[in-house]
Amino acid sequence: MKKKVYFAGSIRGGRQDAELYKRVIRYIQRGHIVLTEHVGDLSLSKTEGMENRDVAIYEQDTAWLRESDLVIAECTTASLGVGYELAYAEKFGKPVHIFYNAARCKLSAMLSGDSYFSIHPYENEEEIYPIIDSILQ
Ligand code: 6K6
Repeated sequence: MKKKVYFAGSIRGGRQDAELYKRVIRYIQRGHIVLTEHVGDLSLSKTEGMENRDVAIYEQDTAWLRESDLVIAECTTASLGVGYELAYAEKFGKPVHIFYNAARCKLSAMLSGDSYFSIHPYENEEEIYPIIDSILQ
């Protein structure tokens, strides 16, 4: 059965991993629904959407979080918004899977210290995809 995946990745926290987000989103979309395809939109810069749409963004994203079956987050680039989304998902009992490149960053203790989260450190992108397969099977 197709699952609804909320993919979380940095936007205003910095777009240096946007191409990675896009590849992971495309991979998930081969068999499942990604509610947040815009996170991998390469035309979206960190200053885009600075106009006064933040209330609408918050309302839409929290509705999608509540609707989702699970959350997959790429946390190598730190993001306040992603951190908020992960805590929100925990509050609503959604399974949360956190990926980060251990060669490039040290994950916040507020994530690695929370046993609710399933945390997947990796060093090469190719390691991500079989883990996603097992999460979504
Ligand atoms: C304009 C066009 C497309 O997107 C925009 C405006 N920005 C956002 N739209 C939708 N979701 C957003 C936007 N900004 C942040 N988010 C949510 O927060 C995403 O679901 C990301 O997972 C997360 C990123 O937070 P920041 O703090 O890095 O921006």
